[in-house]
Amino acid sequence: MRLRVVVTRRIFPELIEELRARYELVDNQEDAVWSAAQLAERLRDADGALLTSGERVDDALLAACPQLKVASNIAVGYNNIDLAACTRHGVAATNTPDVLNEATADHAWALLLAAARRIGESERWLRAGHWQRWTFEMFMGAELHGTTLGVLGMGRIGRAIARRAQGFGMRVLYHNRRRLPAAEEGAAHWVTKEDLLRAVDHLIVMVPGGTETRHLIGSAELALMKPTAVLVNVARGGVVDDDALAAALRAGRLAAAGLDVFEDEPKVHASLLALENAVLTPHIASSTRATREAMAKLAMRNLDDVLQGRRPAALLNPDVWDHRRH
Ligand code: 8YV
Repeated sequence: MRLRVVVTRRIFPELIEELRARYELVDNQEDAVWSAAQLAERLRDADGALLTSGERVDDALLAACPQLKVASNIAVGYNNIDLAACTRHGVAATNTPDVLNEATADHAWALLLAAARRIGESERWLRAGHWQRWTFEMFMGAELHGTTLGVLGMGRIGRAIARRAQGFGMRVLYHNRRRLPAAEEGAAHWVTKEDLLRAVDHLIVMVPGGTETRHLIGSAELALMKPTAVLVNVARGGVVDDDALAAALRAGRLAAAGLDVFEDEPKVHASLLALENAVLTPHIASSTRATREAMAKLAMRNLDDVLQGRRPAALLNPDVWDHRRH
């Protein structure tokens, strides 16, 4: 009997066809929004799921899907997956590390540059027909070259972000729970979180999401930052307190922000939407054709590995392996 696989969102048709050749497939090529109940219903007799960070994999879902052997996330972040619950239910959980490091780092810089140089604000102004005459002091932005960049969360993507700073002649300070070995630090220097917030000219946040990092940047942290600073979040919504950030931006306690992730996606805090000094993108940091393809293919390989009894490289809950569902 062919194994049953569910793909929760639209992905490239040629990859869907590849999967259909191997599995009995339930797809969602119309990209409908499935409720938790609809997701459970479709996964009820599935052996594997290819999903995105928009779908929650928790105890309730796993209990409703007794055949499920693998939850393969097409994302590196996995705060949508309760790993302990997966392990209890014998379900392997996997993610897509590394393949999106460079695209995500590029987007972090795109947001930093756009926010610092007021790209969104000045473009909106130009398109609205306000450009009647050029003035010497028009849309003066923040200097990036030669300043100090802070990276909060120096994992694989954080390091890709830090490497790019060299081209801008920037000094890099970082904070991580653990200091990196010298070989991985590159030209960056570890400092405490408080020192980082105080010292840097601009800050990019790149820590994993979840309860441990919720509101890691709130009003107290924002108050430590320079009022001329730009803050970028390409990590996860909730790592930054959107309400506190909007208040700081509005009051001029922070120069600008570039955000790709939000607390209540796809809803965006109304006060952020109203601010000219916030550059906002809809969670697209890894969205290039090549990277999306690499993510989907890696997630497919993870899924195939588990369903064919091979231990996948990107197994998030290794404890499950010896008592996984068969
Ligand atoms: C994805 C991401 O676009 O990989 C991640 O953790 O946040 C993004 O690359 C999104 O989560 C799709 O699942």
